[in-house]
Amino acid sequence: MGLPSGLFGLRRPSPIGMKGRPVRVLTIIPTYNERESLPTVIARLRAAVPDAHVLITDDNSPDGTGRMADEFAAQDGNIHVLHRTAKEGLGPAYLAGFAWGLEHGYDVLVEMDADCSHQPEQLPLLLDAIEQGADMAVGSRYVPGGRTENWPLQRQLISRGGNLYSRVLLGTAIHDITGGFRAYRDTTLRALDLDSVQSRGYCFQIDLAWRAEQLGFTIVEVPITFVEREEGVSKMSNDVTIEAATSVAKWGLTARAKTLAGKLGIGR
Ligand SMILES: Nc1nc2c(ncn2[C@@H]2O[C@H](COP(=O)(O)OP(=O)(O)OP(=O)(O)O)[C@@H](O)[C@H]2O)c(=O)[nH]1
Ligand SMILES: [Mg+2]
Repeated sequence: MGLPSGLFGLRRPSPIGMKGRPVRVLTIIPTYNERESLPTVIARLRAAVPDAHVLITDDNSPDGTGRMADEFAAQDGNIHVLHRTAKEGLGPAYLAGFAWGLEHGYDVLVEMDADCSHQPEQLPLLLDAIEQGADMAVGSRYVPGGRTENWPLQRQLISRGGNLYSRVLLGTAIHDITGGFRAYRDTTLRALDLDSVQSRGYCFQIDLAWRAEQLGFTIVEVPITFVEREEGVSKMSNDVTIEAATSVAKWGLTARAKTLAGKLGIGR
């Protein structure tokens, strides 16, 4: 996997933020019909970062992923489950997970897919970046050392295109703003005005990173290897792509209008 040696040996939790107690990490995994992938991702995650807690946010998956998650939670005190009533998209599932995590006093909240595209063994890299001072760490396919494995060309083009589109319209400095393997300090999430987030699909990732960037938080991109899912089916849809394209255009235009208004002295 090409990870620097020594990282796996680190004991978590570590003293992020000098809180005078061990740091509590919560990895949130949204699931919809992930029965085939869930056992593997949980086993790998628990082995890679044993002290981190896990929250599975399931949208009442018809394939019984929620029941399977309950069985894991019954056997392992570090695993928790949030059952939601219907499929509402990635955004609302993460928002519910963040609300639960912040309410329960976690210091670092992690986003990770259930299908092992985000490799649990690389989570220590994100946690290291936070420990070294980042307010938010983004697992990045598009910085030196980052890459994708077995990803179909069409998906690569959509992903590259989405990042280029966001770069042009938002002027973001983040190379992989659509990526969903991330760690946030609790203080970062609390500042993002999560109650006003309306994004449902993958533009949720752009939305949160853009908010953090605009607020001047330190965002560190960590190179990761993104691996195409081996089990289960994709939840990618045209609706999700259209939502992202229109939202990013709206955010970009709003930001530019504000800058222009500022230059012209309008609204002072
Ligand atoms: N709770 C919840 N989870 C979702 C929903 N849509 C997607 N997910 C989860 O979000 C994560 C990312 O979805 P994927 O289907 O893997 O999306 P993707 O990585 O773009 O697609 P693939 O390349 O096919 O893997 C997975 O863990 C999904 O189970 C949803 O509506 N609700
Ligand atoms: Mg996936």
